[in-house]
Amino acid sequence: MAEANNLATQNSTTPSHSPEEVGLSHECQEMHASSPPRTRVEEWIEDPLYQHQGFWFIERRLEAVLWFQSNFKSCDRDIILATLPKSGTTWLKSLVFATVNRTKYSFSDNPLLTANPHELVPFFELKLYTDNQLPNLSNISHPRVFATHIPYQLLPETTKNSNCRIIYLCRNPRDTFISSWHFVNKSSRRESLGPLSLEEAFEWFCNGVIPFGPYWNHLLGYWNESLTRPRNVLFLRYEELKEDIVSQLRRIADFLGCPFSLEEGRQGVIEEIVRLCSFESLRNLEVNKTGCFIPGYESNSLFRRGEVGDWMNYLTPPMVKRLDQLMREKLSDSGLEFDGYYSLLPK
Ligand code: PAP
Repeated sequence: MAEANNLATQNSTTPSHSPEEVGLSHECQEMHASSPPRTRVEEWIEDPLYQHQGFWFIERRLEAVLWFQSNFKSCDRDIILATLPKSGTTWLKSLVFATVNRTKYSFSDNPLLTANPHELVPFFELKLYTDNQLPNLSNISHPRVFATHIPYQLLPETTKNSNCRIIYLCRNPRDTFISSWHFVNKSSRRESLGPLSLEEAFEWFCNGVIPFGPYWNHLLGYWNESLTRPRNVLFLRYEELKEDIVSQLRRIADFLGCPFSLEEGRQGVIEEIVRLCSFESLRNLEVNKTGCFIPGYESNSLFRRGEVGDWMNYLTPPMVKRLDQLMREKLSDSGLEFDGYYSLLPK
């Protein structure tokens, strides 16, 4: 993280505030005080980022992360969907929700038609543990489906030691970066700061300073675990979902222990789920056109283009070269690479 720290120091243009000033609870302040020094950086998005256990967190979300880490108890049947922001979280949530609940709801009265996928599959750190040290999870039916952007390395030990299933969805770094940059600039909180330039955002990304990042360490945590415990951690790629969603949805159902039956295959259940969760279908629902899915972020900002390769419209050749070189360095020896995943042409 040395490079991130350097950049953070150089870019800390506004004075640092104490945890009290940013409104963290007493308990959270104590945790702050007892943890190693963190670097605070400004301006990536609307809020400062804090480094915590080697990863970057939005300051006002840190409390929820700490409460989740200390208090969440996994059940063996739990399903956890993990992503870096802008990797296809909304899509994955809707696919898994529809798959797991396929005998409970018909396609005409599916909750996905009237609720944003983020409402149906709550984030630990952006919803359940926000302002709530001990959320009541007892009324959630099993299998419980949760989501998180928190890196594998920081999940609670009870989760790592349980038999729960984790699905990780990654997206190639070029498109993830471009999607994040657009998203940040659409946030209402960014209005007072003015738009974040592509060049500046790129600098932050390459230095690992993004919410829940660095990008590469986030991927590596889940990737390595998927190799060690393939029955518990499934590693998926956005690009593979785009290329053949039917096969990938079968893979998801198999992994979750609820494979599609021959009869379901004949009835076209898989295709119905794919259709319900498609970009076009979700984007055109009234519930996803209006309102905010979290304060400051409009639901429609979750459905921008939904393609592979939009980076081609923004990144310069030197940027591409630098990012590729960086990925090769950071992911070397891991077996994880992206060559071949960038060039799928937008469909
Ligand atoms: P989050 O992590 O903040 O919840 P997330 O859903 O991962 O956001 O990111 C949104 C991206 O997924 C957008 O990508 P884009 O900016 O490149 O367009 C969005 O378009 C894409 N997306 C959302 N829903 C779908 C879908 N059903 N199918 C494919 N892509 C989708």
